[in-house]
Order: sequence, then structure tokens, then C-alpha cells
Amino acid sequence: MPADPEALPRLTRSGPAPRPGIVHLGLGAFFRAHGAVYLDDALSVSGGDWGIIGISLRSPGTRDALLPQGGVYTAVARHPEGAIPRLVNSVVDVRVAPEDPEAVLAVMSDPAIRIVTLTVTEKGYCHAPSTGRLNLDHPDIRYDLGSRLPISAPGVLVRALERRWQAGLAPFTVLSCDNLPENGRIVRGVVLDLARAIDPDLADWIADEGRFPSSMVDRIVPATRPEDIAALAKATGRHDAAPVIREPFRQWVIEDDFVEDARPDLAAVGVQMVADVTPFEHMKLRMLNGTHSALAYLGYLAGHQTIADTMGDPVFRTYVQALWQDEIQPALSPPPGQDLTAYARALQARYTNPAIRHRTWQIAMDGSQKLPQRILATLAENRTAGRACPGLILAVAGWMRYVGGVDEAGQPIDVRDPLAAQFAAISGAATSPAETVAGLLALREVFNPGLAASIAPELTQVYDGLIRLGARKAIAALA
Ligand code: CS2
Repeated sequence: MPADPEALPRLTRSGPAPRPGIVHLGLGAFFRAHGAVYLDDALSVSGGDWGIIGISLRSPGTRDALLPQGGVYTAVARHPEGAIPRLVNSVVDVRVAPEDPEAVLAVMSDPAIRIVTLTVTEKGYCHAPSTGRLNLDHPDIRYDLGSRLPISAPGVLVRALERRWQAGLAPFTVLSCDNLPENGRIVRGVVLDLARAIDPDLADWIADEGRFPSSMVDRIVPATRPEDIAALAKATGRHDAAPVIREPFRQWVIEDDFVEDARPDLAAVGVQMVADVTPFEHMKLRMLNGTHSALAYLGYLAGHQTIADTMGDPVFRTYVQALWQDEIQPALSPPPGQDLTAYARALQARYTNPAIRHRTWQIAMDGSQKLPQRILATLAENRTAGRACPGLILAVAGWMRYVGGVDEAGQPIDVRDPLAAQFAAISGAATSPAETVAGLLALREVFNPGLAASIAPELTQVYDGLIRLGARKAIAALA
């Protein structure tokens, strides 16, 4: 039994903190295990004033854990053979927006800040996932339209840019690090839509001077558990209240388009700086995130707790291999120099890493925001090309069954999704599987009408089979 970690001396910063040049919105485990590690590496190799001020848009937990240790934390690499901890020094301060929104805007309008990175998850953009446009009826956006102290991510960006505009400063570069297709274009769109509703001149300035490079980010980061904190304390003899757990693999591809070319030397530490990120984003979102979601819904329904457990089940392993080979790869143009079959092989090895306990329930969250870019885009392209995709249809059916809120053992599912209330209403009103499918296909935030109409008959049949057979047998029946 590991000793009580809190009884050990606390981890602290040794040496001076870098001077800040980046603000990060949404300081969750993913960014601390990915972007902040790359930036820490870039600071070690090339220096520069690129320390990170993290902003939590909701709760104070990360700030409360990190500040007593000077912002320093451990990123633990979990290899199948064992764990390797390293310290991350790039985060220098953390602010909690709801506690003091004024201070957050002041930090973001400091001329020293040249870049604002974001990981606010798909729903944080307050857009309609099926169209990519800002949802002006979103409650947070409605609030932000009436207040100078915003609560949404687009609102924080717009009000901070407004202050810079009024002060005669250059804008900061906005670098989205979320799993959205053309994430730079999406964040630019929501910022401009909101700015235009506030002040058209501000919107014009942002459109002319602002830069919103797209980026593809990749690293599997399961949520940190209390036992991870205890194991690290045992291994190091120090208490770190905010470590992150990560797989060894990482990739970051960034469109090289920054305001005044001001950026850290990320190319020196393996970041791919390219002219067009789109083929990388499509490959990653569809090959990785698409199969992650498929495994998450169907694996959860079949009683599997993690992706590694799900991949340990031969029925699921064969299923995901067929998804890659027969349904996803044929609809992709590979990025320059990338072999998709090798990419799929590497993904399989990453998914089966037994040291990464990535819960199917964690990945299943917010499916309404994830499905369009992960699964439906591939489905639509395959249908246009006349290619069948039984496995992806089954994945959509798995999502539909999952959001019904009851698993195959009759147990309730804790469905986390901005549309959860609508899912419950649809399931409550439906008197047949066909009505459930029709009700969910009518959600315009998720499905565009053309695709919904074209998949409805096959999906209804597959959903019906999934209810009757259960996920494992429904997959086996595909073969
Ligand atoms: C996952 C991603 O939770 C999820 O939806 O699919 O967080 C995934 O692990 C990362 O995108 C990997 O880069």
C-alpha cells in the first residue's frame, strides 16, 4: 500500500520560471501532457519568453493543485514496460476566469502575450458541429453579448482582442489545439461571428490582422486517478497533486501562420510546421478519434472499461482493423509522406498499451460534438462514392444505444453531453427502435438532413439488430 502522498514533501520549482508569452485557455490534462511538454522542450532547446499562463474557464481545481508547487508538475510516460516521470516547467501561473474575469482580460491584453492556445473541448466553441458556425442562441454567447466580462471561450477571445485593438496593440495569434477539423477556421469563424455582433469595426480588424493557424494534436491522455498520484509519490518521494499520465507517442502539426511570425521554436522539438494541416487533421480525426469513439460506445455497451480491454477482445480488434482498412482509409488522402496502413498499425499498438487505462466512458462523453468530424464525414464521403460502410453505421447505432442511457446489463449509463436532455426526451417518447433512430437523426446539431435521409433505413435495421443481439454479437454478425 503506498504511503499517504500528502505526508511527503511537496514538489516545488527549482530555478527561475520562464517569462510568459503564451496564455492557454482550458488548462486540462491534455494540454499539460501535450502542448505544455512540447513548449517545455522548446524552452530548454532554444529559450525565449514563452512561459504559459493557464486559464481555467470553470473550476479552480487545477490552479489550487498547481500553484502551491510553483506551476511545476510531472508528466508520467506510461510505456508497456514501465513508467518514466519528467518534470514540466513551462506553466508559470494559473488564473480562474469565473473568479476574476477582469484579471484574465488584463493578462491577455498584455503586450508580452503573443499567442493564445486553446483546449476547451469541442463544445467550448459554442458552434453547431454540423455547420461549424457560432450558435448565437447558446446561453453563454447570449450572456457574453450583454457583458464586457465574458464566460465563453469565444467571448474571452473577442473581449481580449477588443482591448488590444483599443490599445493599439497587435492581436495575439489564436492557436486551437482541439480535435476539430480545420480548428483554426472554426475558431476564427466563431470569433468573427461574435465580434461582428458586438462591433463590426472590431470584426474587420480581427479579420485583417488576426491569425488563426489550424493544428493537429495527438497524444492519448487518460484522466489521472488517485492511485496514479500515490504511485508517483512512492516512486519519487515527493507529493505532486497534479501529475498527468500520458502515452509515449506524440504529434503536433501546426499551420505556420503567426502574427508577426512570433512563435516559440517548436520545429526544433519535432513539431511539424506546415502550409496545410487539413490532410493531417482528417487522418487523425477519422483514423484515431473515429475508431476511439466506435470502440468507446460499442465497447462500453459490451461491458469493457477501457480501450485496452476492448482491444483485448478479438471481436473488437477485428472490427477496428476492418474499419481502418475497408471504410476509413479508402476515404482519405494521406498527408505527404504518410503511409496509412503503417499509421493504422501504430494506432493498434497504442490502443493495446496495457499501461494506459483510457476509459471508454471518458471517450464516450460529448458524442454529439464529436460524431460529425470523427465518423459522419467518412460515412458521407463513402456514400457519395458508393462504398458500403456497415462498421461505421454500427458505430452510429452504438452511439444511439449508448445515449439511450441504459446498458446491455440494464444498468443506467451516466451520459455526459450538452444534448443529454434531448436524448432523454427522444428515448422517453419513442415507442419503437425506428422512432428512436428517427428522433436522433432529426438532431440538426449532429446530422445534416441529406446524410440523415440516406442512412436512415440501414441504420434503423442495424440499430434494431444491436438492441436484439448486443454489441459483441452485432459486430460478429458484420463479418
Ligand atoms: C479521445 C481523445 O476522449 C476522446 O474523445 O478520442 O481525447 C484522444 O485520446 C486524443 O485525441 C488522442 O490524441
